[in-house]
Amino acid sequence: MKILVTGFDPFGGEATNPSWEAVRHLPGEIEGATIIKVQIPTVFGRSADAVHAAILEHDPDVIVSVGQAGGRYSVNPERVAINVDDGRIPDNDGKQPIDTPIQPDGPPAYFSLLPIKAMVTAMKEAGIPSAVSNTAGTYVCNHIMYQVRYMVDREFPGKRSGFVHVPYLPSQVVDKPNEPALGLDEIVTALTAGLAAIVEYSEKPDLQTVGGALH
Ligand code: PCA
Repeated sequence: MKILVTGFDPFGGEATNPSWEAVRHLPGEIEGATIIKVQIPTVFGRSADAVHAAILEHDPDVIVSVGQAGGRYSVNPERVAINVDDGRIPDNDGKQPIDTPIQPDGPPAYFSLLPIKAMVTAMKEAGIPSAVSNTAGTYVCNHIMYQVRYMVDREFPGKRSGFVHVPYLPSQVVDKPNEPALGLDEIVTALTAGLAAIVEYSEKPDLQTVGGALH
């Protein structure tokens, strides 16, 4: 099995992006699966072009996109991506789409094709805070989760895709009082456990653990 894992470049004035820092420190192989790591730009549109090119180049079985979610406390496999771009800040090319459909002919939303409950369970067993998230936002991370899933539907049947959000690194919160952070080693441990769960559950249904949200 081959798993393509992507991380984003820094955005919003940050010096680093924990998603790429963690992805580039992943082992090259997890539970027999080859891990391919690619950095993509925090840009609407171009981020999807970069993943599309990487899928054509590497022909992965699974595509896992990883992004920073500043302010979150745990590592979050995302359940759903919605068909809208609504930038709260401009992307790294200065574009800020507002209330714009990502794909006018696409469905309103796509669910993750990853075993998100098994991933959360594996991350927690590895000692790292983790929970399912029910919104990936409306910025570039939701965009890439939606776009890759749309590509899978239209062009790459049989492949599976999904998204994981990770908290800030400690170095990013030294001047942000009360913002949570997770160390690089912990984020790498969580992602490694999540990727191992993807391999383990490739032929079986996801775990049915309690992991919903009241609001
Ligand atoms: N996080 C942003 C985009 C890039 C990233 O790492 C987001 O959550 O949309």
